[in-house]
Amino acid sequence: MDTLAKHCVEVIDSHTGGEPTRVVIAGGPDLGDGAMAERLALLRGRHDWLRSAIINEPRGSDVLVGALLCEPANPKNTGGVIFFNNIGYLGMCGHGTIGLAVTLAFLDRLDVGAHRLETPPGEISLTLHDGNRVTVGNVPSYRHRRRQSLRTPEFGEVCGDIAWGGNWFFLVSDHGQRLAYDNVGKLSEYAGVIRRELDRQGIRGPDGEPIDHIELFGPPSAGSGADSRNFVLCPGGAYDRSPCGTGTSAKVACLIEDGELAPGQVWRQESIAGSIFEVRADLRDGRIVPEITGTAYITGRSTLWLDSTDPFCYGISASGVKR
Ligand code: PYC
Repeated sequence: MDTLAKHCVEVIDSHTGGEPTRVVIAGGPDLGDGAMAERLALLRGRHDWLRSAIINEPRGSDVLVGALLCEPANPKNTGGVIFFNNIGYLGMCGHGTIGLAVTLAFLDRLDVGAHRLETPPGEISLTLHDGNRVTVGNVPSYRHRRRQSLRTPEFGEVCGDIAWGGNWFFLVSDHGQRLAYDNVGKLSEYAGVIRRELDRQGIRGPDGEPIDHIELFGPPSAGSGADSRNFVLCPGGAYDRSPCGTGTSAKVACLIEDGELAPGQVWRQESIAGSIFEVRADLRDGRIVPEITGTAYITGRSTLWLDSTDPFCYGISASGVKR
């Protein structure tokens, strides 16, 4: 992994429905001009210092999602993006794409209207409605397994669907847990046990991918106008304050496959923090393509200073100080 003696990274912070996004607008490594999946491999393999330094403490926190803004491989597209968190890299990220669009609007680099963006799992669309409201046309989403049963030592048998919405999710409706903001500690513990057991029992995606996001569903809060409330445990142990764009895409794919939601019909998903995404999906060539609408706000603009003589320059992480 390369490092630099002294280095500045320019970032813009925002939150989407309470979930923060930190967009790197300058100071990232040169990843060439290949497809985003190739650039992600380079970032992960050779320049992981960037993720670790800007997301982990002492500059960041476990809740932050990072987004490296890239030049697009195809000049017709508006840009490219690679998302990451406190332990690694994400496929797509719904709240992060909304945060990125609002960041670009804040910088006067994005006009109201339709745009295309490159991500590691594929091209997506985004529509900027005004300075804060954005619709993201996600990657095609689908269910891999219906009613997968899982035995857990702590909570007995749990049953859930395994679905893709740009990341892998285990979706559980029948859990007996109280879905409330003052219960996030217990919810994190419950969802953490599910993720540990999925991994331990080798229950994975079709190509062996870990099912690293756990999503619990319950009734919406009174007066919210939502169809459901969720709790989403992210791979690094933090929970999503937003309704999770990729998680709601996975949910909508399951609902459509079960005939409980029609293509084009809006699903209003409330988060554990009370924010709402509206998601509707079209059928294109037999594939379910969700559109996520949400709102983001800018919270800060900073120059991060990386001094390699600082023992915590590359962040505090479970695997020690990264160099
Ligand atoms: O909105 O897709 C999302 C997301 C994934 C992880 C955190 N947020």
